[in-house]
Amino acid sequence: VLNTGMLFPRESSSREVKDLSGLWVFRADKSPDRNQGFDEAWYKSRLEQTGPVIDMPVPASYNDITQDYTLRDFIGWVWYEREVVVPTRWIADEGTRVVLRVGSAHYYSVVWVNGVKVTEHEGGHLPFEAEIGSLIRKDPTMLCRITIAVNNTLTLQTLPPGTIQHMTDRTMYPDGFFVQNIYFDFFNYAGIHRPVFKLPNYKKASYVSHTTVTLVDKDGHCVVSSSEPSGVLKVVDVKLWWPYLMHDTPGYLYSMEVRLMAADHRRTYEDVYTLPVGIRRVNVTSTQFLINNKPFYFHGVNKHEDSDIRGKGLDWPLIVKDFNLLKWLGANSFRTSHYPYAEEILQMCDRHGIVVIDECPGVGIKDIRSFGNTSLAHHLDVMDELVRRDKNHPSVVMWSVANEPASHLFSYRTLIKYTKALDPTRPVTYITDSNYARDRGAPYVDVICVNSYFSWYHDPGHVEVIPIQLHTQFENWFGKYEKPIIQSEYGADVVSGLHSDPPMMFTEEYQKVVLQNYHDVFDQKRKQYVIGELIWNFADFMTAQGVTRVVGNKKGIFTRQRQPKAAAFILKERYWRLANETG
Ligand code: BDP
Repeated sequence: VLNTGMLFPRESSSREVKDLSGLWVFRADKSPDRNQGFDEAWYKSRLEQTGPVIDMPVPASYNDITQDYTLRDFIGWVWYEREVVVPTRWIADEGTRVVLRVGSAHYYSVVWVNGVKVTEHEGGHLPFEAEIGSLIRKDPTMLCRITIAVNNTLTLQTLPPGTIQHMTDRTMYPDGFFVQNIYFDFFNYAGIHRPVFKLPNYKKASYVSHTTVTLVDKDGHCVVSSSEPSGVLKVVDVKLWWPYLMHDTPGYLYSMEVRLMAADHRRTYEDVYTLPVGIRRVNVTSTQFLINNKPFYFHGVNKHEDSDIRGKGLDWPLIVKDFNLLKWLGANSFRTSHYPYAEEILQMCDRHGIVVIDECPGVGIKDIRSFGNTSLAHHLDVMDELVRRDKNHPSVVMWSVANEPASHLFSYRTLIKYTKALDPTRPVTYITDSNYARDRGAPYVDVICVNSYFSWYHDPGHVEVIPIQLHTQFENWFGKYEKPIIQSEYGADVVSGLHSDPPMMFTEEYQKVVLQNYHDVFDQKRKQYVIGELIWNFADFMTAQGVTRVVGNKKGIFTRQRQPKAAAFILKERYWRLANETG
């Protein structure tokens, strides 16, 4: 469990964590080729010595922090820098590892310490780290200047993919004009999105003399313990992890404490790391999703990491507010549409018993060129990183390898099989908006997840088509595959405060009737093989500018400021009713 993942930074009797959140120094490289920073080696000295700098908060997207639209829409390298004081005790002992860990930075990052490159990482939603102790020790002043360059450019090989289009007609566009095309529906927020930590950490040992693994219950009692270097812990009278609403004590977590005695040529020392763990089982039959052998019905939401000013930056008040809203709604689950969310959020789900479908950033894969070997290899790497990061969360019950890929062109067989091999304990799916007859991936998934927008993108304004079209959708998929189905998206845009009766598109009344029509069909089918419904979306969110988006996507049942629209009350009543009927 512990030796292949990248552990979340936790303090213990042997470990310290220094949070580097706060103000960093910042500059966007607006040179025509966006490469001035590398040409002039900005990482070699303090950033303010090579040009003007501004304050930039971390964690946060940089896009909405200033009044400068060129920074909001910036594509290319931006540079962050922070100087940190290192306590002498961290580096006094040669054996101590000092690790720099970035929770996530979008999209491609290069990290230097005191001008020396320590790591680079591709991918915007997963953590990366580097050992920096020896570099700090080399500097007589014990200075630790951290420079992080982040590039948000998306290409056909990135995840999610995009393309850069240069407009060369000088009668139409200014010199150097280019656009970033994307094929997904959320703003390509960028920057250092999750906390950066520095940790003096487990020491480098020449040999490990002793390991103890102890499972401790909530009352602090040792339940089982082992000194074997590997093996299985058997728990008698187990207290299972349950989703909330299904059990009186949902989200039950044990603490798994690992103590390691290690020695180098000089002395022996102890390293301690404690991981919260939950014990539960997930199974899928042809008509049911079982948690601890009980049928589970997903009544939940799709979310985004998105809010005013901070964009995709991790924000504790927002996280806690969202959990309070989920509970107010009676939502028992969500999907991390369309990328892995912060580990801090999954930890909350573990504790609160909120069930998660964990999605990778495979969104907007529409172009056949994004199915090539390079792209697939990167997609496999991302699944690897994701499973390693999240496999110990009991709240995560299923992996989603993609959202709405061109699944009539490509089956994702390799990707799904690879993910199953990485984690044989969880079902795997991807989300389809394809037609059941043309889709090629459904034979390989455990659960069929379907998005549909009847009366919105199809037959706009005609809610009366929903019952027949939704019925047909379900019967077709189940008839062909005999697998359980989740309605993984449905919904309608509403500009909060717009009203009309009879209902018209974009009004609060229209979103209500769309939901009610969908719900009637869910109620017929959920007793058969429909195992869940996830509304699109929990809250309004920012998108690229376009003629179908009025300052963002408005399909939230809450506004971006987390205030309810009329449909939120429909859903609240329904979810609490479902909670009483199905858990
Ligand atoms: C779905 C996409 C989602 C969009 C939604 C919409 O999966 O990302 O935001 O449509 O258009 O197809 O609102």
